[in-house]
Amino acid sequence: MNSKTGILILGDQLSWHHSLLSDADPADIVIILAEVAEEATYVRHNRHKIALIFSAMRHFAQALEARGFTVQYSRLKDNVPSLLAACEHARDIWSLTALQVCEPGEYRLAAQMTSWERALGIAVTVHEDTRFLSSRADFALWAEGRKQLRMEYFYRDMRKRYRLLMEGEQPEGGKWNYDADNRQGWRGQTDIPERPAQGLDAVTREVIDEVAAAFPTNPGDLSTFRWAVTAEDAEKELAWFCDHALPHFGTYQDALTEASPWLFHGLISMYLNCGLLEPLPVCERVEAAYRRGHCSLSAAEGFIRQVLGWREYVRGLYWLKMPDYRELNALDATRKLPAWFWTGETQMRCLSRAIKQSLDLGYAHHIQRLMVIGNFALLAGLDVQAVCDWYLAVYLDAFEWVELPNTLGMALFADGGIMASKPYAASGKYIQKQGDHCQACPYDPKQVTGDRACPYNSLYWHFIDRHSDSLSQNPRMGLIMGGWRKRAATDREAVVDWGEQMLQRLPSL
Ligand code: DLZ
Ligand code: SF4
Repeated sequence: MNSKTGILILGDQLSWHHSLLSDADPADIVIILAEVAEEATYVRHNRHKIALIFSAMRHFAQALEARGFTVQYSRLKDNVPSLLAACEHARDIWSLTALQVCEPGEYRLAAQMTSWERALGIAVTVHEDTRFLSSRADFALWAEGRKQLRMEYFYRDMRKRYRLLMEGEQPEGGKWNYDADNRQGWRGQTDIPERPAQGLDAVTREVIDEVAAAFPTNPGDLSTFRWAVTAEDAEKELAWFCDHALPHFGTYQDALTEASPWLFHGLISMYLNCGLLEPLPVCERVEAAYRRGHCSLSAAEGFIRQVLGWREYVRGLYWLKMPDYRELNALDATRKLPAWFWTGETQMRCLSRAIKQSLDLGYAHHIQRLMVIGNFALLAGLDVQAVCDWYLAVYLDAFEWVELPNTLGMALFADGGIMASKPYAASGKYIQKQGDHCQACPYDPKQVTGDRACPYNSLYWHFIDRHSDSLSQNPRMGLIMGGWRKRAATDREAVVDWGEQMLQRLPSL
């Protein structure tokens, strides 16, 4: 047998643009794809996430074989415990003389890989992941010497670099950012289009049965599984979004409603994150929709900002700041997560809906994640690592490179302001303004104290009060801190006392 090289492809690297596949000769290599307990259990992943990854892996393996590649595939029931064990197994079967891997998206796995060469006794090369629009080196260069690493400036550079929504050297329409037009609350203004789900083929149905049996207590209602598992079907989802939801995406990007879990959102983050879609063509397609008059500039810009700006920015920041970033806890938040984070059984309607949806579907949109669940965790001072692990577990699209900065930095302000210029803290008034949850809630968003008072309100002021020393240093908090200090001491005390009671009653709220 000729000497062969193994290429390990991870469950979130299922792309023909994978840096090791683009000019690989199938004759010389063996592709290793492995469903392994270690990756499936390092947090209590949502069953939607495990099923999507396993089904997409199996479909990708079929596509590789159809193009003449040899694939060494292990299924979960083969009991190969780890990715390293899968590589050892493949080395022995195929007499591999070398292993190549594309860098993983999580520090945890990247750290493990540094000892693989010794463990395997063959050369191991880790290559750059070229599926991102800003490499780790690009981002480090951008960050060098800057006092603040604000996304907005990074995003502008990326717009110029990729010439998206540009008029010569100027931003399309004269402004870089149309966020101010993207904040309407939901009052049933228009019809929400019925979103077709992907049909399930035999491969996906088999995976769903296996995942249900192997992970009986993980979150995720698999009877609602609706996700694409191939690049072709992910492309169809993107096309549906552009045709039917994009025109309203910008306006209602921050809206909250009981009418639909999806509203006008793209639902493509998972496909981007596991390799079924590529970020640049996605942005180009949305820009083309704007150019032909199908959607407004604010819709196209709002969408492109998420993919070209936020997504690349959080990934750059993650690699720049890890491993220390994961340990940060600037606000000393250590309170235990209430048990209802795993059931959604709280009377707070907005939270109950957002948590149940996250657990059952593996999905919630960014305002549910940031301003309903994240905001509550921030105000209540919930344990940072526990909250981050929760986000990593429940969301379909969560890999640590994207989850950690968004949760620890943006939602919980635990990095002390590396990402956000001020905490995303808000009272019940914001949630009321953004949607229709409060109408169905036993609590009243207008009351601050008393049994019917919305807990977000007193917790908001409790948060402001207990962090007043550090928040007073923040120029963007000046108005709020000044207003709070001007209130009568007895008034402040009553609100903070009620907030304290809410914290004590957290498990039963
Ligand atoms: C998330 C995940 C799961 C649930 N299972 C697997 C698996 O069995 N095999 C695999 O190769 N990848 C899996 N993944 C994705 C990896 O966890 C992901 O590649 C790393 O976390 C790096 O981002
Ligand atoms: Fe949420 Fe408060 Fe409104 Fe209830 S009243 S839905 S807890 S914001």
